[in-house]
Amino acid sequence: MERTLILLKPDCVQRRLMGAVISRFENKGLNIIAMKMLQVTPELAKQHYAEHVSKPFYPGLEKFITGAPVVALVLEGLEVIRVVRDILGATSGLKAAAGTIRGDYSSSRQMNLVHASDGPEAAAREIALYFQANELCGYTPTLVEWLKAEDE
Ligand code: FUP
Repeated sequence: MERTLILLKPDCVQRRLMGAVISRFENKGLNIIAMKMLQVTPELAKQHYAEHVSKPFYPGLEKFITGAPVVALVLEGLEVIRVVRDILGATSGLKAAAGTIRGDYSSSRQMNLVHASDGPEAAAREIALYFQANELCGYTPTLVEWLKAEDE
């Protein structure tokens, strides 16, 4: 099992799309094992987007990500890091394929609704940024035997 850090970004919260996005993850059979709403501070933004801090677009990105609350989630599932990025689509909503979350709901590169970790190291780092270890509530879903075969 893998874990990934998801942020429902300020545009997702403001546009009342939280339920629609979370439903996509639930419908896929992924397990939500942590979730909370919070306000991202400039300090947290710089930690989260450490690789982008020196880029020209960073000031606008920080203003956006700190501009309204976000919802942070940890999702658990088989190959969940790749699976969720496929569900989100390409970074820009203009380029994302129809049927993906960004392809269906976003027409922007910055306001692309959802963040998802891009690899195992990023996932571990980002989960630790947003959650204490005791806030992760791993559990076995009761419908597990109807989600996949025992040997998958
Ligand atoms: P992703 O992995 O899909 O979140 O995308 P990136 O790591 O490439 O970019 C991080 C965030 O910066 C994205 F949400 C989009 C934003 N961004 C801009 O706002 N402008 C740019 O020119 C590039 C990225």
